[in-house]
Amino acid sequence: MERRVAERLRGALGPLGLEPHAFKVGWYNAVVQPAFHLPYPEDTLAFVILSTPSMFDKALKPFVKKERSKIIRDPVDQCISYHLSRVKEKFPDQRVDVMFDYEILPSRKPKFLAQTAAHVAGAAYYYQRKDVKHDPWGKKKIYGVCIHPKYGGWFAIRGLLLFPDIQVLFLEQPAPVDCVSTEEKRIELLEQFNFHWQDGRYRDIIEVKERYSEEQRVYFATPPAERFRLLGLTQEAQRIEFQ
Ligand code: B12
Repeated sequence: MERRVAERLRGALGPLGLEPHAFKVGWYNAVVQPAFHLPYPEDTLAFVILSTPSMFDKALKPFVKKERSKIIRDPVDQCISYHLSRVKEKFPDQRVDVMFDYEILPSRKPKFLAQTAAHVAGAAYYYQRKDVKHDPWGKKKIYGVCIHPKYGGWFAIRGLLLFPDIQVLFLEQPAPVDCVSTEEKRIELLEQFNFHWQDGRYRDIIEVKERYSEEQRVYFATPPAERFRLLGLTQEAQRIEFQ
């Protein structure tokens, strides 16, 4: 069952530069505090969805071209939400719940912790402060970061697909690839992610197979309000205004 769902998801999402990784809700709930638990039985089948560097060309650009008049909020968020909702249609006999990385609960906590989900699914190792033995940071708050074996830090964790009707008893948990294995490299990674994330160097902490293009880097480095202009969306808006 799990295999068939996974294959169908890979078929639908792969060509868009999106990567689904299966996990059981129980794996996730076992490590996070109760306040972050996903409200499903522990054998429930779920997938964490990553966007890889090619998402920009394979999904975002065509989406913007086709749906430009309908884009009213963040184009990437809207594009991902469009495609994950369409994937639901591929499973008409099943309930499929979708959660997005940017969704917040009334308690103001994120609906799910993307990095923990990626780690427990074996998609990308989540390096946290506690993965460093002798840390030099004292009282400073240090955020953790996931590194993907192929894309380093050049990816994002976009959402979860949950299948409440599918309980999986025998799913084997794959360990994420520990690609930043030395103490020194882990310290360097966490320092770059926390204190110099704007320069993006943390993303190249390992040798990567593929990274964001110059165009995509400029896009994400641009303040959200100006991204429309880069995608050629404001001209359209002006035309409508002046009609
Ligand atoms: C809020 C938020 C922020 C806040 C606060 C960050 C934080 N980590 O708290 C701010 C605004 C500072 C921020 C900044 C950035 N962010 Co941010 N942010 C988030 C967001 C929405 C929620 C994170 C959160 O609230 N965590 C809560 C804390 C408590 O979680 P935690 O520390 O992981 O603790 C849990 C784990 O330790 C777990 N746990 C316990 N034991 C164990 C053991 C194991 C083995 C495991 C796996 C887990 C585990 O249990 C704890 C909870 O009980 C996520 C998306 C999401 N929905 O998850 C993106 C996210 C973390 N951000 C991301 C990024 C890229 C950034 C920025 C670079 C900006 C950007 N968007 O480009 C900067 C970099 C940080 C910096 N230097 O400032 C990416 C990280 C990708 C990656 N490769 O890891 C995410 C995942 C978004 C995404 N869609 O990909 N962010």
